[in-house]
Amino acid sequence: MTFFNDVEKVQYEGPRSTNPYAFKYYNPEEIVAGKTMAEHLRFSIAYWHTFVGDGSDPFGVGTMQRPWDQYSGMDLAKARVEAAFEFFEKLNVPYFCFHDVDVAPEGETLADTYKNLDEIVLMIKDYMKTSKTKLLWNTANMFTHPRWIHGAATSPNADVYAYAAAKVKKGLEIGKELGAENYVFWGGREGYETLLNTNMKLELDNLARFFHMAVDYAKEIGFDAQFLIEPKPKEPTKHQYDFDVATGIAFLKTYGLDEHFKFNIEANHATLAGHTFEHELHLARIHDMLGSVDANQGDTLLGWDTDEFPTDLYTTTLAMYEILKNGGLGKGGLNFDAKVRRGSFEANDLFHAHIAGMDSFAIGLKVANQLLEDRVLEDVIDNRYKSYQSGIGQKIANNDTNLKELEAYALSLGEIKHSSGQQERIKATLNQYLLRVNEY
Ligand code: XLS
Ligand code: NI
Ligand code: NI
Repeated sequence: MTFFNDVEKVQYEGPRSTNPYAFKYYNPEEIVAGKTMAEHLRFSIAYWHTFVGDGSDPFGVGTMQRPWDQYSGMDLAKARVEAAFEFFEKLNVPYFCFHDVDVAPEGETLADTYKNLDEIVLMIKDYMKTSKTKLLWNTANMFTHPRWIHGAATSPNADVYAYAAAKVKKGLEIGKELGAENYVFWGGREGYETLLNTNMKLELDNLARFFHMAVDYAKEIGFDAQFLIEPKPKEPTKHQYDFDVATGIAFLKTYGLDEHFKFNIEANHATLAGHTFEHELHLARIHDMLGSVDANQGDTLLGWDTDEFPTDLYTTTLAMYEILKNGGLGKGGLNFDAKVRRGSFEANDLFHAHIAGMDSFAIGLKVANQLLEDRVLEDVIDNRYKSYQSGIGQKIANNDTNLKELEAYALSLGEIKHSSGQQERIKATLNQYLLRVNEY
C-alpha cells in the first residue's frame, strides 16, 4: 500500500526551480570538497515526529492528517513502516532514527512489548533489504509511559531502573539486528524537579553504572555502534542531568565513560541551554566528541523545545563549518528531529518541511566550505592569536615558562597594544559569502 500518492521522487532541479517537490540546493551527487553532498550531510528522518506525531499541544488535540491513521494497534505500526519506507525512497534520504515505542506499541507486559517489537523489527529488516535507507540510530523511550514518572536510570525506584535496563538491553539487540550506526541516550526524565526530595549523588552514580552496563552489553553482543549522549538542559524535568556538552563531558570523564561516548547535539537543546548551536558543536569538536546532530531549530521568542525544521541559513552555515572542521560526522548524521507546525497538517507538508531542511543544510555546506577554502575565519583567528607563535607567547603555549619569568616580562612592557576584534566586518563578510551561494 502507498500513502504519498501525489508526490513522485524528489529530485534536484536547481535554485531557479519553482517545483515545490524538488530540491533547489541539495544535489546528492554534487561533489563538495572531495565528497558528495549526500556523504557530507548524511540526512536522517526522525520516525517519531514524521510518522507518529499528531500535532497535539498542551492546549489542543492532534491536527495531523495522516493516511495511515485509518489503522490502529499493530496494523497502524505496520502501515507506518510502509509509509516510512515510501517516504524515505521518495525523498532519497539515506538514514532514519526511531525510539522503540515509535515503531511498535507497548503491550500489557514487558514480554508483550518485546513481542510487538520483534514483529515490527522483522518487518523493518525486510524493508531494509531492498531499501537504500539505513538506521542512523535507535533508542529506548523512557519518558512517555507513567512508569517513568520519577525518571528511568535515575529513578528512586530500583524496579524502574531494572525495567529501563531491560528496555536498553532490547534496544541494543535491535540496533545490532538492524545495523544501527549509533545508539542514542537522551535523558528523557533523567533529572530532578526539586532537591528537597532528591539524592543527586545516588542518581548520578546510578546513571553512570547504567551507561557502563550498556557499554559492556554492546561489547558482549558485538554491537559496535557509536554511543551518543544527547544533552538538553530542561524539559521535561526542571533540571536535566545531561544539561549541555560541558556538563556531559564532566560527567563522562568523572565516571570513566568518555572513551565510549560522543555527543548527539540538537540545535534547539543548545539554545535552550543558553548557547548557540555552533557553541555546542564546537565544544564537542575540540574534545573529539562530536558524534551526530539532531538538526532542527528553536524560536528565540519561545522558551521551550519547538523542534522546528531548520531554515536559518546563518545557523546551518556555522553548523556545517563546525562539521567540516571536524572532518565530517563519521558515523553520525543530520537527523531531522523536527516537526511540522500544528497548522501544517497535510501529509505533503512533510515533504515541504524536509526539503526546506535539506536545502538549508546544503546551502550551509556550500557556504561553509567556501569560507574554509578561502580561510576567511581561519586567517582572522590565526592573526588574532599570533602573539602565541613567537617570543613569550610561544613559551606559554609550549608550557615553557613560569610566573617569575612572566612577571619579569610584564615589568619590562611599555603600553600594551590591542587589535580590533572586527566582529562587524567579519559578519558582513559572512553575509557576502551567503549571498554568493549560487556561485559556488
Ligand atoms: C527530545 C529529544 C528526543 C531525542 C531522542 O527533546 O530531542 O527526541 O532526540 O530521544
Ligand atoms: Ni533530539
Ligand atoms: Ni528536541
